[in-house]
Amino acid sequence: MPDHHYITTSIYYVNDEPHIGHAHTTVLADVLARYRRLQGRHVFFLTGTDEHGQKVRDAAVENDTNPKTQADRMVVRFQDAWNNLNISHDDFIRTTERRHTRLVESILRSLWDKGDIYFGEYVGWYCVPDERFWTEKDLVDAKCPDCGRAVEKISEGNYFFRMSGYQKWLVDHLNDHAEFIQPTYRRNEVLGYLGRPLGDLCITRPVHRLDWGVRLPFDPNYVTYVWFDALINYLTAAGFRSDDRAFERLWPTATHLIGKDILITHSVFWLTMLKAIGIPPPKTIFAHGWWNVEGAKMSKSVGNVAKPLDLASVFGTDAFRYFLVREMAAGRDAEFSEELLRRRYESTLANDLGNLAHRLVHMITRYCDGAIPEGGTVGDQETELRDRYTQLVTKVFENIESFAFDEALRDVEEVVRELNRYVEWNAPWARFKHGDQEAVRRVLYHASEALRLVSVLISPVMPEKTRQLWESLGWTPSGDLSEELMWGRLRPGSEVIPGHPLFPKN
Ligand code: ME8
Repeated sequence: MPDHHYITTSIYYVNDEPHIGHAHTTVLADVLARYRRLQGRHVFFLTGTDEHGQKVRDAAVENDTNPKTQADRMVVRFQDAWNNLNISHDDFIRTTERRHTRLVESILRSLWDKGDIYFGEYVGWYCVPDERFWTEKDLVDAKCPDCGRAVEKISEGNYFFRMSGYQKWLVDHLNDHAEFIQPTYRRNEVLGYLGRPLGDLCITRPVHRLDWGVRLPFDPNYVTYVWFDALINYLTAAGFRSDDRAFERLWPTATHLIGKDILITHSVFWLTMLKAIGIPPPKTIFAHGWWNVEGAKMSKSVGNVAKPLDLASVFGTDAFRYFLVREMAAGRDAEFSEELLRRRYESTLANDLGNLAHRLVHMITRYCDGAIPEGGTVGDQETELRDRYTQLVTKVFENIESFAFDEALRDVEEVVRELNRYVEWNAPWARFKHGDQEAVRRVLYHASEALRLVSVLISPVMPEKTRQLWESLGWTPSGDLSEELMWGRLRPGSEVIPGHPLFPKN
């Protein structure tokens, strides 16, 4: 039986267009999925949209439409964005789909029957002009955090999930599974949050205040709180209560990729919900850091929300993907600017990688009649190159498994620079002039083979550019790419195809 892997992204609100933050989570998940497929594993990769709740309702009002139309319009923007970014998801879930709302209802019903949901009094602060409820900690100087006006204390009946009952179990689980939250230092944030008594979670809104959500199956006067609804998407798509065999196969392998902003909802709300439902925790939660755009935290009001599509079309999808993966150290925040993207494009991609590929194909065309030469006798340098490469494969996969995507690419870059030095030092152009054809062939074969292997290793990040590179080397991969990670697959005699640089400079 193949080794299964279930990979998910957070699902994004359809109140606005996709931006670089959404693109980051989705590209990381895609890269992880592709690395696992490269190792011959079977992956089920899920992304989607979060379509209920106050934010989407408010956006619909602002756009003078209804929430469903708002969602239908915006979901296309997300799907187009992922298409343009070459995302290889296996499923795209919308929380308004019947397959999902049915499961939310079914779970609410079981938790209600079990006594894990109860009716109680919710006390909060209401902003009358904004028609919004705030909790005590949302308030800014005891005023509405949105409009700054006075708020009224209001209490209303709502349904609660008995989250507090699972606090001890959750703390024990986190203590016993040091690797569960990645990067591991983030676990302390969650344990810190759990240092205080955990309240119960208010999981409804009365329909007279918000009518855009999943209705409670046992009380039609209430809709489900958007987070309680949204988190369940991970179960819907895995086949919970609809395809038991798929669910059993997938769930134990579930890896949730999210931004650090929603770590508490995923580790506290979600794990206690799962425990109440009777499902074991997912395998891993990876929380990545935050993109700051030119120093400022990205927000609509600052007007600096970078649109992934715009930049991907300027620099090319693969270069944009490379930048997103390379520039953020696991879990840390990163700075985004067009200038940084340009620099990465010009130095790493155009100069180091693209130029090497271009030169090799060009030299093979000139000095070897356009066909990959025989490698001939292997010298110390070639043995070293091969050893370096073997170590690199192991390191890259180790880094990917521990979500150190940036380090994986940094190691690859180092090998590409060494490869450039190998070519430079051996100077095939000079050897050709002196008639040392054997050396020319040896160097060009080994450099091309190393470049091919390096490109297989980065193909999950840049699937299109690497495919172009293989074409120019006259190489067609077999169906099983994991086989192609072996040294020596580049066949002498294959015709190279000289063409345009992979990363043209504008
Ligand atoms: O929170 N830097 O949706 P959302 C990095 N629907 N990542 C960022 C980012 C930034 N500046 N801004 C957003 C929601 N993200 C809920 C999630 S999941 C069951 C429900 C990414 O549209 C990051 O993944 O606000 C973050 O977690 C997600 O977008 C939030 O997107």
